Amino acid sequence: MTQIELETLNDKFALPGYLAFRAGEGDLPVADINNHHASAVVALYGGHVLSFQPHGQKPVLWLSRHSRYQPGQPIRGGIPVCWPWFGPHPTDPGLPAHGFARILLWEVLGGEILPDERTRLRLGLNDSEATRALWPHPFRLEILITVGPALQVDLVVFNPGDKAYNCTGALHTYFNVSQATTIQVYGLEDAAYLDTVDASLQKVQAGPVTISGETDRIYLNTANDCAIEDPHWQRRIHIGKAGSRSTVVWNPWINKSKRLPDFGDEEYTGMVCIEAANTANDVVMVMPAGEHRLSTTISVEKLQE
Ligand code: TA6
Repeated sequence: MTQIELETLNDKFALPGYLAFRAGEGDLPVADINNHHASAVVALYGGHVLSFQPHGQKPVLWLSRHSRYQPGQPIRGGIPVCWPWFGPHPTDPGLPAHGFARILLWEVLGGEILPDERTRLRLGLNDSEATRALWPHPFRLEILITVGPALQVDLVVFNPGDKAYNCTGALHTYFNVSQATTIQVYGLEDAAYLDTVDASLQKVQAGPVTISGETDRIYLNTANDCAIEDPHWQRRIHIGKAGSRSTVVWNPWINKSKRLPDFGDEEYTGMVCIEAANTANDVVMVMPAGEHRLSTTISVEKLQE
């Protein structure tokens, strides 16, 4: 994005002291959001929240030091927007994994200051010749990113066409943790899940989720909120969700990290993904003139010493 385009964005949408636009890594345009609660950075490329940091807390989202910031490549970390399909395309492996929303430039629709200084940025992505070549449906996507004591991300898909269609997706959130092997993830106890690293066998979660190897699980039929307890950093990350009945938990561990060019070999120790998803048997049908909202709400609580 040129300097003039950035200046135009700031002329139209900047909120002095709360919202401003600049060139980020890879010269990709980003929005800086600040208020008395927290700060956040959002890449317009991919509609991608890169960081969220409540004042006095460590960063809540994890971002790889090896991430690429170039058109056509997804950013590794933060909250990738996986849409209109989750994972590999169901029939055509040549199509981008996790859909195209995270590798396209979104437009700024607006910014506003809400009561108590919460700050909201709205981005949009509409169907185009390029998207229709990948997925033959009309859509209007909006992502609403609200920064306050919590971070709330709402992904709203609107179907302006005259035919219903199905889609899957996720807000594929990467969380920053002290040590993946010491955290516990609550909220999925007794839930059935597909174990993607074990022939997608269906299993049942016993107790909190812990990480001791490559972990890639799709929890089924659950609308539950989750929480990551991080004993070393003495904090609990609360992860609420709406519009989702599947939750994905992922840590690539050693070998998969080594196979990923944008993931440092040792970085797996400092992250876990807990994703508000619509995948597996949780497929979304969007009716003509209908919409679907997928949301995740993230906040941090200090644990007592
Ligand atoms: O988080 C679940 C998952 O589908 C994993 O299987 C892994 O592929 C991960 O997403 C990351 O996918 P990406 O295309 O971003 O490398």
